[in-house]
Amino acid sequence: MASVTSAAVAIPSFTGLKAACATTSRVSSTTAKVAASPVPRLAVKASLKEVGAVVVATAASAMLASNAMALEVLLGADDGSFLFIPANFSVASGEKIVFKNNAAFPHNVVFDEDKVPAGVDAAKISMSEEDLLNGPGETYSVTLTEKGTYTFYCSPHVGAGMKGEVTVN
Ligand SMILES: [Cu+2]
Repeated sequence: MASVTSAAVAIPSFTGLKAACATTSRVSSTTAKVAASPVPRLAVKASLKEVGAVVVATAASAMLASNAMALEVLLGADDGSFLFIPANFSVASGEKIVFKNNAAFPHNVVFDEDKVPAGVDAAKISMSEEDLLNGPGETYSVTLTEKGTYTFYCSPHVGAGMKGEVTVN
């Protein structure tokens, strides 16, 4: 406010403007409101546009990320259900899969040694049964290259049905 006033004072016609305002203070305050309102609105619009641009940029980088091959799988549903989200999905060979703690943790990711393509060592792509992701947002990443279907589960919650299946194409 102070800086605006001093800037206004620097304008020679300021005194005249002030006088004009003083004579019709009611009208001028209305005018001021009307005049002022488009500016903030434009500002809001501009900032929304910027936000939009940011969102677009984020989406673009997400797309870049997926182009760079990464798929995120949430561990635990928002409502606390013991689920992988998505539970059934496909990835390209070499695409990174990032399992991320979402809710109802601790979780882990263990591939079923009997339900992976022939020649794949399930232990190499799994967390250990005792290893757990305890904190929010913790991740476990794995990249599968052998084509075929893999079944995985969360060892603490497998009894509650926390299982998933990924097909590598
Ligand atoms: Cu779990």
